[in-house]
Amino acid sequence: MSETIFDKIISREIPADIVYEDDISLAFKDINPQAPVHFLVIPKKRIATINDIAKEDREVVGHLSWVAAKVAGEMGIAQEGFRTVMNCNEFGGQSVYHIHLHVLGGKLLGWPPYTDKPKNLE
Ligand code: DGP
Repeated sequence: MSETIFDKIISREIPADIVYEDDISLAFKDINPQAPVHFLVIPKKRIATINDIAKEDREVVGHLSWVAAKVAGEMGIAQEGFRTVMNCNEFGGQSVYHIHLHVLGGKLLGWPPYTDKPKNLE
């Protein structure tokens, strides 16, 4: 699979507002926030979509949720609550083909999400 913009963020070729980093993952603020708090948690390992998660990647992918909750707690949104989303392929609204967990919070979020007019159907 080919390199994406997220590889350039991992390697610091392009800047991002990084909120957490360890050997396995990186978390940074979304450039186009959809909530008062919106950051992404990505694995450093390049995995294109949820469909490409291998059995040996399970620990890495689980780690992303642990990071999401840790950073959400540090940002003060964990108690009120937040949402994690991982989009997959075109119908899921995926635009960057390096898996990423969206973490959204800081306001009451609408549910179900598809009642909002999706940008890809405008
Ligand atoms: P998705 O549509 O689920 O693939 O989400 C991709 C997200 O990545 C989208 O919400 C915007 C964000 N994004 C894309 N390019 C950049 C970038 O260069 N920097 C940052 N911080 N976020 C980006």
